[in-house]
Amino acid sequence: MNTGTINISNVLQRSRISLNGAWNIIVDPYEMGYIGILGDRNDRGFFRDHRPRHPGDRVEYDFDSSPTLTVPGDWNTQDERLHFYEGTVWYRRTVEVSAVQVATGRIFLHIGAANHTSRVFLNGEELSTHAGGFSPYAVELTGRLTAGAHSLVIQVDNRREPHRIPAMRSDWWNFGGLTRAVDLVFVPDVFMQHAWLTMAPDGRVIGGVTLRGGDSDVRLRIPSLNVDTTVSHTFELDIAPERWNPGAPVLHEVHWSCERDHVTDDVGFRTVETDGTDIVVNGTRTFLHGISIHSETPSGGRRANTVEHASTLLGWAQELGANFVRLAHYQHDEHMVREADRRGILAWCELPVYWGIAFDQPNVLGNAQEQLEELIVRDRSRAAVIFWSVANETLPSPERTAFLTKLADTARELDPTRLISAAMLTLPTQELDHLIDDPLGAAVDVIAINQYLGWYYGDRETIPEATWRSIFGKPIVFTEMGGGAKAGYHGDEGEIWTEEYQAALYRAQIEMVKANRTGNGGEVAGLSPWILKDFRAPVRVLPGIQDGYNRKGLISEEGERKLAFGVLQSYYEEVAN
Ligand code: GCB
Repeated sequence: MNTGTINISNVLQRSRISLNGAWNIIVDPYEMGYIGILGDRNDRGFFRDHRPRHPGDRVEYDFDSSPTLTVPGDWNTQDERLHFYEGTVWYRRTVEVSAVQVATGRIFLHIGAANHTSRVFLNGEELSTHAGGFSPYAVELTGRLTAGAHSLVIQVDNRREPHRIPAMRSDWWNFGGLTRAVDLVFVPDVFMQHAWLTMAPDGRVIGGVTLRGGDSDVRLRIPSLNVDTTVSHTFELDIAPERWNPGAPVLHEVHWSCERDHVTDDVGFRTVETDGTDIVVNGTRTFLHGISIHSETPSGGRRANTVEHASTLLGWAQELGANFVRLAHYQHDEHMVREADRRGILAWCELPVYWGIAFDQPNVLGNAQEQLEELIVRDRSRAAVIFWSVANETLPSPERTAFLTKLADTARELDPTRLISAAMLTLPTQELDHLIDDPLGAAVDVIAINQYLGWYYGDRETIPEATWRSIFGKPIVFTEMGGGAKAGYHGDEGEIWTEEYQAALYRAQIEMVKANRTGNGGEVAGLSPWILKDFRAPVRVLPGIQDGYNRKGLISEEGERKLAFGVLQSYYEEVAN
C-alpha cells in the first residue's frame, strides 16, 4: 500500500524546479540505514542525514563525502560495482527554495519513477512509501519546505520479492534507482490535480477535472475548435474536432484554468473500438503493423528517460514503417506517449504484471490497481494510447483469471474509451492449427498472443501453414514473435544467431500473418514483433553472442540494423500501400 503519495497529471506542463543532477548516495545492502538491530525502525537511520555535532559524536555515515550518482539514471550502468546490485541505495541532496517560491502556494516533490519501492524523507521525517518501479508519484511538501536549505533523502530498493510487481523473474534488467526525472512542482493553493480530455468510441468528447484545495469552476478553452466554456467534475463537449489519425496526427491546443492555476496541453481526438475481429480507428478498419519496445536508451543499454530517447526510439519505429508500438513490459516514461502523440503512432501501454505474480494475495492486486491508476491518470489524454494491457504471459489458473479480470474491470472503470488487453502465453504444441480458449479471453477486448514458432518451438518451414483462431470472436494481435541474431554475424539461414537465420524466420512469420489476416478470412488484426532493439537481460548468458543482452532486436544495442529489419520494413511498406 502506498502511503503519503498523490497522483498529479500534466506535471510536464507545470512550473517546476528540476532536482536532476548529482545526488550523494550510500549503498546499503542490509538496509541498516532503516532497520535497527532488533528489526524495528532505526531512529538513527541514514534518513536523518546527521552531521557530527562535536568531535566525539558517533555518526557512522556521511552523505557529504559519499559518492554521487546522476539522477535520472539507473545505478547499474553508472558504477560497475552496482551492475548486478539489488538492494537499497540511499539518495540525498540538499534542496533550496526561496521565500518567493514558497509564497506561490503548494509544493510537491514529483518522482517520475523509482524502482522498485521508495521512501521519501524531508529533514529526517518520513513522508511516504511507494511501491511500483515505473509509475510516477508526488509527495506534498507544502508547509515543510520553507525558505532555505533542506535535506531530502530518498531510499530506493530494487530487490525482487515474490509479492512485488514484477516478482522474482523477468527477461529484462532490473535497473535500480531514481530512473526518471525528479522535480519540485509549484501549484497555487487551489489547483487542478487532473484535467483530461478523450474521445469515446461513439465520437463524444468527454473529460474531467479534479480540484484540490477548494471547489471552483474550470475554464476550458480550445481555440482551434472555438471552445470557451466552464466545466466541472466529468463533462461532455458538443464538438466534432478534426481527428488525430495514425500517420496524420492533429493535436489541439487546450487551455485549462481555475483561479490562479493554468495548464496548457496538446490533445488529439480519435475513436477506437473493435468490430468482430477488426480493430477500428476513426471508423476505419486498421491493421496494426507495429513493433515492441523496451524502455532502454538507443545506445548503451541504460534505462531511457528523456525526450531525445523517446524521439530516437519512435523515429526508428517509423523508419520501420510501424503505425503501432507495444511499450513493453511496464509503464514507459511520459515522454514516450507524448512523442507517440506528436508522431502519430498508436501505442499499447502495459503493467509489469509478468511471470510468477502472487495472484492469490489481495495486497498484490491492490498494488496492481494503484499502478494501473497511476498510468491511466497520467496518459488518458493521449490519443496515441489505444490499449491498456494488464499483464504479460501469465499461466492460466482460476486465481490468475479472477485477478486479471478485476484489473481489466478497474481499467474500464477508470477509462471506458480504450481497449483492454493482456498478452497471453502460447505453449509449445505439435499442432499447426491454434485455437485460443484461455478464459482470460472473456475479460479482454483483444486477444493478444505471444508466439515463438520457429524459435522456441516448431519448424520454421511449417510456420506459413499455421492458423490462429479464438473462441471469442475478437481481434487477435501477435504481441510477440521473432528470434535472436547477433548483429554482424553472418552465415547460412540454418545457422542460429546469424542475421540470415533471423531474417528467414521473419519471412516465414510474415507469410503466416498474411494468411491469417482479418479481411483475408482470418482473425489476426495486427502484430508487434519482439523487438525493436537488443536489450539487457541477466538471463541471457551465452558468451560471444548474448553477453547479457536479449538478441531478438531488429537493431543492435549500438544502433546497427540487422537484415530482419529490412524484411519487416518491406512488409510494412506493402501493408501501408
Ligand atoms: C516472451 C516475453 C518477453 C521475452 C521474450 C523472449 O515471451 O514476454 O519478455 O523477452 O519472450 O525473448 O523470450
